[in-house]
Amino acid sequence: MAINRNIQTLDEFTIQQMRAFPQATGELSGLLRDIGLAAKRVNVEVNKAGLVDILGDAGTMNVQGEEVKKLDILANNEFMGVLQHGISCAGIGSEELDDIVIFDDEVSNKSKYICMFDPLDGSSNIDVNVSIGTIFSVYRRVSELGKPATKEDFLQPGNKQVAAGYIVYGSSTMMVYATKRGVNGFTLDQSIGEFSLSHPDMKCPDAGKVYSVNHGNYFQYDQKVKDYITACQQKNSSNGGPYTQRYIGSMVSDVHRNLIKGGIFMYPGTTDRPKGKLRLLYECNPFAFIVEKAGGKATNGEIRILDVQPTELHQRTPFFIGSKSMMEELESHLNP
Ligand code: AHM
Repeated sequence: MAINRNIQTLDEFTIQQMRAFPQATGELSGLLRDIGLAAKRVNVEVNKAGLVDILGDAGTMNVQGEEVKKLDILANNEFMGVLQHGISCAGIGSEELDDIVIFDDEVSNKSKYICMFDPLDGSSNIDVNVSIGTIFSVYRRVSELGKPATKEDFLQPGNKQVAAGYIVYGSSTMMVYATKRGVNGFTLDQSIGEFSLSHPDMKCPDAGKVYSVNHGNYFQYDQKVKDYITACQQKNSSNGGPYTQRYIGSMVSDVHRNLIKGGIFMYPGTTDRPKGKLRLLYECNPFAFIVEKAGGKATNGEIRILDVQPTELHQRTPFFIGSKSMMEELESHLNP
């Protein structure tokens, strides 16, 4: 079989991108390659789920009071380990850890970037073989280079992200990442063990047919959100409705589908949880950055997610994200 040499691997692509900027130091490319390596290792473990004893709960709760799964811990250690041993990251924040971890050594203190990640999003789906994912975002430090990173480096608004991405461990495993230059998707080619560029320059369709929301919470939503959901279900020639409802309960998969096919994903506040469930820093900001770079929009129902100034590492926020025209229709209900 002929090998298609036109398909670039993740490493080839990031190096190519770097060449376009003679002043680039290669730190960001190195960091993305490190993340790709951790993703391949986690992918191997996710694929073994069921065969070895990594299913189920680890018997502990995370800082949010949620059950921690064994694979959550494994994924967290892989991403943290690879970034700590690399030379491009001064510290990390993880959804699984109470506090940030600063890599206080000579090389790391000189690194320009810090990284935040949700090592395994949708982990309640692990035990039932539904797609799960990893989400990450990269910020340039605001603290002084040469010294250890500080909390201020992590509490920057999402509009300061340098790069963000996700890995979906699905029917095939994909890594998608965005920088200011656009969004590109790489599918893991198992035969060579490399992520290979399969979705260059991804764009989110301006409109779509899918809305994703947890209908079980319907009676706890604000009336304006309920009205929008009703509009999604009505026959409406101006917006192409009724829409189809799809909710995997694994945000990486739900938003990945909507990014490719068009659609809207919502996790609104409820009467029980006015701030919703999703975390601003580990889940919402990276996806908002990716989807905006692909032409879509993301808000907390009031303002652009990327403009929210974080005050806490683990803060939650209501979240609405998707195709531009669908988001504008939503906004006309939320802020008439
Ligand atoms: P998790 O990381 O604890 O699994 O929680 C995050 C997930 C998201 O991927 C998903 O969109 C959401 O929780 C689903 O929550 P719910 O079951 O309340 O609809």
